[in-house]
Amino acid sequence: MFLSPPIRPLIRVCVCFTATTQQVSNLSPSAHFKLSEGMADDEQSQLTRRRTYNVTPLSLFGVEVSGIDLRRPVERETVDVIKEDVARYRLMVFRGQGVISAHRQVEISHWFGELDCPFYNHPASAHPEVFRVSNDEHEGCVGVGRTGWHIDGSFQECPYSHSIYHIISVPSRGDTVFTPLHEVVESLTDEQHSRWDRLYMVADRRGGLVHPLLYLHPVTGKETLCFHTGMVEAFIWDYGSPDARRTEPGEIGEILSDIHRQIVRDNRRHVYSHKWREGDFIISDNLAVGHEASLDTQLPRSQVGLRVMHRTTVKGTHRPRKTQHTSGSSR
Ligand SMILES: O=C(O)CCC(=O)C(=O)O
Ligand SMILES: [Fe+2]
Repeated sequence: MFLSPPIRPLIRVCVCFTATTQQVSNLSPSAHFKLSEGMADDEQSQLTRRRTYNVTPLSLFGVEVSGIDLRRPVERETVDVIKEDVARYRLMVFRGQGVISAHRQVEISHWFGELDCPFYNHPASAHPEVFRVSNDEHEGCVGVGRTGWHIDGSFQECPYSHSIYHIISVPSRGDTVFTPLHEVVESLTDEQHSRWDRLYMVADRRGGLVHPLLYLHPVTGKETLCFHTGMVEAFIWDYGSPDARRTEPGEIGEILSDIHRQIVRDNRRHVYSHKWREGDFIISDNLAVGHEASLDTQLPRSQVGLRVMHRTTVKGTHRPRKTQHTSGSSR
């Protein structure tokens, strides 16, 4: 998969990682995946040689990264490896990064593409491209990510490709919870899968864009979800076919609860709850990972201390589609 540069862009769009949820679910939570998942041995050793930092698996999916200081300039080759690792592991938690300035966070985010400016930004935000989230309305936007499980930018024609989070002030409580979307899809029964496959989400803003709920990730080709359980106007069954039908108001709630239940089922086996530590910096593949701010993120500053997070989002380049994107560069 990690071939010499001239052919890499073409190959990348059809990369497929091979581990199935079956393999994943038979393992204990701490062994949910191997770092070499889906890699041939020579590919694995080549990547290990090129990697100048350490990765260790998190409990469910994603990796914890050490041995790199993102505040300092990062070699082009290492940037490439980080981009490949984000595509492979979906969530990279860089520990011990101190405080990364808003300007530097924007620079790092640009490794992945153009950024989207938040359409409302808080006066305390240190950069127009940095969305400042807080539990204190004087410090940042409150209530962010609390309307339900989602990906960022589901209402855009091309949802954001990456979301990048850096904690600036860590409260004693206030996790962000993440879920690996491919595994959620794989946990559906055949009957549920056929139902979800017929559903298209109508966003509640930007002219009510319509996206398939189930589609193929533009880079990995794995089935994933385009969704927001709190920002949906309706669903359309069989959109684009002569039998297309818009949901009745009562049906929308049922579908959203179904999505929510699927994510948290089996005692939240598909949920990774991230406890923020000082210096944490997370890069996530927003198309492969759902997330939500836990209830505790809204606890008052007087009780848990100040919570401030800087978030940047990278503009998407692909409209969610049911068939694999086959040409052009993936990002
Ligand atoms: O505050 C959090 O933990 C996450 C909020 C969120 O959903 C976001 O910033 O996209
Ligand atoms: Fe979010």
